[in-house]
Amino acid sequence: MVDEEILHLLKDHSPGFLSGEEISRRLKVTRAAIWKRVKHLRASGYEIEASTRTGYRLIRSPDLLTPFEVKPLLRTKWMGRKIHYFHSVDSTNSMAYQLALQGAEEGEIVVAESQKKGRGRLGRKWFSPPSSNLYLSVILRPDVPPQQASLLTLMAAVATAGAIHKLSGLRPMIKWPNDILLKNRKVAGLLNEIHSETDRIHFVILGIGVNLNMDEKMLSKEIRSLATSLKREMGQSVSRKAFLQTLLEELEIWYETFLKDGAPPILKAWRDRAQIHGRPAKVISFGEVLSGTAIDVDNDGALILETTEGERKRVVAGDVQYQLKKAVT
Ligand code: BT5
Repeated sequence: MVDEEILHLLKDHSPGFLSGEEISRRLKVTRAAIWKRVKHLRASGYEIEASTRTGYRLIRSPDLLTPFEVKPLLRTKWMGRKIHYFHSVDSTNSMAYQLALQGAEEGEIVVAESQKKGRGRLGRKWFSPPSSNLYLSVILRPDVPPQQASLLTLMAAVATAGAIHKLSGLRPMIKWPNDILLKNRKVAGLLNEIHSETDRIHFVILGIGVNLNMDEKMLSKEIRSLATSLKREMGQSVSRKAFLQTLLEELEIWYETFLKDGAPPILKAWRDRAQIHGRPAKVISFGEVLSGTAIDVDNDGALILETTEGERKRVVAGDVQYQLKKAVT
């Protein structure tokens, strides 16, 4: 708390100096204690000039996702107004789940600089190095039946792709059900988890991981050829704060659209970005391998596949590999 209070004072006086004496008077702590906190703030990336004569001056703030840094940028009405921030956490989704069980409200978010056990689907891992990407979980409490929960994955995909487009000008592709690709490499992944009874959702955790400033050399060998980051595709770093702010805005807009107008607008936006119709595809679902042509997604977000045997199959969960179209001779 003292750190935040010092930052508030320095920001208010920026670009000028504020004396140690003045800070100590206002916060009712000793000047030695302030010097200790300033050293701590410097270690977390704040550039603070210190002079025995004139005091302290904030020169530059780091690209941290703390409430102190993010809140002044937010333009949302309710999404992300309460931020649970962690330097490191096992998984933001697990943390958000616990918070939701304890009564956390719709729109509260969990962000972390790094995850020790970042999770993908089906027990897979999400590579989560520190201070370069976004690891976000959003708590939602929609009043819709559990069957519609998959639509929230499509909604989150549309919002994430929208935020990437707004910030970079690039055109991301959505790959069913939960990948966002740039030039065929994965730049973001979604893991939505639901807590419900048969006909009522208690809460949904939207888990979103976006590779922002991650360098290729940070990646393990197995995903190096599959993954990318915005920095890699744009040739320059992006502001993580600005990205989070844009993503929260997109999520608020699309979620409100979903609650008001239901599936149609979400499906339309999703189809525009996913372009799956007519693509030869192999789908692995619950250990079964299906080959055929992707047709569409239905109103509950399931993939419709026409198998090579000509049968229409509805796939609710799984992984898709699109195959190259055979040349017509
Ligand atoms: C996903 O699973 O794509 C869901 C990823 C969700 C991550 C977020 S971060 C915030 C929140 N908290 C969590 O603990 N999780 C969520 P899936 O479709 O199963 O893809 C996992 C696969 O993607 C792995 O097996 C790797 O092949 C690949 N992968 C792992 N880390 C990656 C990364 N950082 N970038 C791109 N690909 C990655």
